[in-house]
Amino acid sequence: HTTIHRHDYRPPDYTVESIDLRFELGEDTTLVRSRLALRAAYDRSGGERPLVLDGHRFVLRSLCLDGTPLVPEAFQVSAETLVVPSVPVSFTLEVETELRPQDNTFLEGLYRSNGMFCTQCEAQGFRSITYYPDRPDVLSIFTVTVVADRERYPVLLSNGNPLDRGELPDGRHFITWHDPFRKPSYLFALVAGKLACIEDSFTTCSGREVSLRLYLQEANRNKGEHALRSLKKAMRWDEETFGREYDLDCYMIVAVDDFNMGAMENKGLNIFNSRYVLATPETATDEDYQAIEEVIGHEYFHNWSGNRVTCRDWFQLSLKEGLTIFRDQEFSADMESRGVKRIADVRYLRTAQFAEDGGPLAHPVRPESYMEINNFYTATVYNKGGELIRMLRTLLGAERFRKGMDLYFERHDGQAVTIEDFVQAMADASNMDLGRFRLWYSQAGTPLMEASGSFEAADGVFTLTVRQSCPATPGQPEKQPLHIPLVVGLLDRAGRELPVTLFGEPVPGPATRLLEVNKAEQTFHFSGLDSEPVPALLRGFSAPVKLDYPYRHDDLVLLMAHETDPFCRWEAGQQLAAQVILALVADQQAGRELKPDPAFVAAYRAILTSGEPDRAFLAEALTLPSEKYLAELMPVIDPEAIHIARRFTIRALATPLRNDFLAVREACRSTRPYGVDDGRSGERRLANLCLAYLMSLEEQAITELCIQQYRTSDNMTDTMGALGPLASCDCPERSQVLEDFYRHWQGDRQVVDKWFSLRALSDLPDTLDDVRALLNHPAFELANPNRFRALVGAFSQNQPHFHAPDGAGYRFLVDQLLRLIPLNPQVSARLLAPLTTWRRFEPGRQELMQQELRRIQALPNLPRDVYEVVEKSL
Ligand code: DPP
Ligand code: ZN
Repeated sequence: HTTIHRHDYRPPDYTVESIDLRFELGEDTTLVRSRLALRAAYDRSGGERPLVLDGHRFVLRSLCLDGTPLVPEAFQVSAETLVVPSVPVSFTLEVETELRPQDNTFLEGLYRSNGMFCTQCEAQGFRSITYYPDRPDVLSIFTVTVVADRERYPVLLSNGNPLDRGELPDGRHFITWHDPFRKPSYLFALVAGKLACIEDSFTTCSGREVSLRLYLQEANRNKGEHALRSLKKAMRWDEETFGREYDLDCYMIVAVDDFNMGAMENKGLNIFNSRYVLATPETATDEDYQAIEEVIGHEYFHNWSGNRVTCRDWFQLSLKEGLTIFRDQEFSADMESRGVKRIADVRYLRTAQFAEDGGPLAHPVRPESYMEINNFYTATVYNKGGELIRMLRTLLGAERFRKGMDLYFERHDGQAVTIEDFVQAMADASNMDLGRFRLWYSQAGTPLMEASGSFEAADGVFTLTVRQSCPATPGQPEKQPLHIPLVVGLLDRAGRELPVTLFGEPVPGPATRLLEVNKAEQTFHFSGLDSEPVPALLRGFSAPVKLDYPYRHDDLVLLMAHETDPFCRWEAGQQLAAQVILALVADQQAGRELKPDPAFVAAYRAILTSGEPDRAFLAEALTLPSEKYLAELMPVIDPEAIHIARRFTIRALATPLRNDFLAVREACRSTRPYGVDDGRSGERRLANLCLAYLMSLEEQAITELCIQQYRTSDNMTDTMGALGPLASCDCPERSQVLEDFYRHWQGDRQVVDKWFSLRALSDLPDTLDDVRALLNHPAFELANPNRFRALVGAFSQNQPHFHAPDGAGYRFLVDQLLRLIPLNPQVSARLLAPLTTWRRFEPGRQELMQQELRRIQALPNLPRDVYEVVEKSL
């Protein structure tokens, strides 16, 4: 397997002016005829260069150049390419290939799902359909004719607008689609099937009418309304926020059950994993509803950030993904509670992305090399990439940032460009020096900011000293200081916000201040202070860094009660909780008795009973740091001790606060029927969190309350709120309720996935046995990514069970991956991630985890996806 380097980029030798595709979809074989209008794009005076096209996994049936069949001596076919050594400057190439989509378990290229045909071409799926320069910087005009049996496949879709349709002999029919926008092959899509369609329309800001169509299985017809509503919101939001208008006459979304990723932004024809489309109150939780809105928004926003302006090469992936993540985060923040959305995004970044940065696969937001690009659809490229855009907005200010965005779209519309082009547009629009900022794109690792403060009472000056450093990552032993926006505020001892005035300034400063950190060590002096302030640092999580400040217990309690920035306020509680739980971890490891901390209980009682009106925020504030986040904070991870200490803490809070939890839960429950977007999702979340705390008491009365909630719930949020704790409850009712749930919902894929995950995430001691038994459950499907992830993937997130000291959890994961690798290397490689962090554990687990990785390494013909992850992590 070869490594591809960013610096080896060369523009394409041949461009494709247009491509005409004809698909004859069949039950046995599918025939693809492609006609390419090609043109040499290099200077021929230096000699002729061969035409090299990508292609594999199909049978080549015929090849014609300018209408004449190519003789066997005129071309070479290798495992991955077609080479024609001598071609004219401008010519047509006709290629006929034969595929078997029904055998395609990789779910890349053209494949079948649930009786329909569909495609997934990002990043390099198009090359398994036909020979093509399958790279994002070759943009072409696509005209696609789809031919299929009329009965079985009444719906035939591709990108753009329908041009022609008609009947053919033998009960077949065809539709021809034409996409007027030049696009790379990764944005091509095709769908054929017997699908229901729900329709709506949207009038753009310039008054154009766009037809919106959502295609799904007939049985799911009632589950698409929320997705369509979200689409309309996203379209309006992008016009209002970024001035971006939709550009085709129709926008189509298709829901597919077998899908490797979340969704795909194919031009005018998005294909979605059905879990990000289908929802009814009975089957989807509030969280599911939000995730759908977010992913619908994400794929829609790609129409500009990704499709109109695309990537020059795959090293630039964050150009579209980081930017689009930022856009979808802002969209969700505007639709929901901004502070709570920010907290959720930080939570994800600090577990998934920080762990990536600290592991063997750490890479910069713009990677330097890869073997398999599918392995680089990561939290670093997406979410850290999104943070870089956010930092740019913080540094430039909203207005100049918007000017930079406008300039970027205007300058590069229709082009395939680089991250550098984006940053340059930002620099040009703002006249800012972004020289040092660019290092964020090339330097991997999570920076550490160590801050300290000192107060000079005589002059009323508070001095903040900030030191930044960044640990070595693979291939990057030395790091340079970065340009970091540090947004700060100051509070007095009564919790009042103070003006942040820099020493020497004539008038009091603002309550929130942007400090630009760009050296290894820097000092800031704040003046005009009567007493020592408590600094609120990194407001809004203004940079993706780890911040260390020696807060005292009462500083954190003060920030928890009074800080105005939701992230900082939440973070103070998280720090307090982490200190308490990590102290218990140490006690547990030393064999000392675990004891509750009364000051901590008092702090939590204060927030629980604060009457905070933002219920979703309160729920965030009362949720203890996750086991994964706590693990990140330990030099050597002890999953068992973390689990015990965290559970102990939950109970230590629930015991004295029992009646408060009951009262808050009661206050948050409503007798009104559930309504989507009824503004009550925060209340439901808080009520269910209270219930989870209460369930830790293992009291019969509470268990009954929980079962009653399950029985009477009219929505999936409250059903899952009851089932989550019950799945970890060692009570006789547990199995009865879980069986009842399955029986009721066995016809619904999304809900059955939830049921598998509930069991895989249980705390109960026999969880691994249960999960093993579920492999033989009639509803388990090895080849369906959602189902595999729901059972095996969820189990690998069950910290105490996956990390069982005897290695049984690791062995189980690898046993299952050994079955999945031949079917779906891409999903397999992703699910390997939990094993790659073996260096973070004690020697016993290190050895067990490596053993399992070696078991995969020993496989013959290891696919590139899996090979790369295993090789880099061992
Ligand atoms: N480009 C897709 C997305 O992130 C992933 N294939 O939306
Ligand atoms: Zn995306």
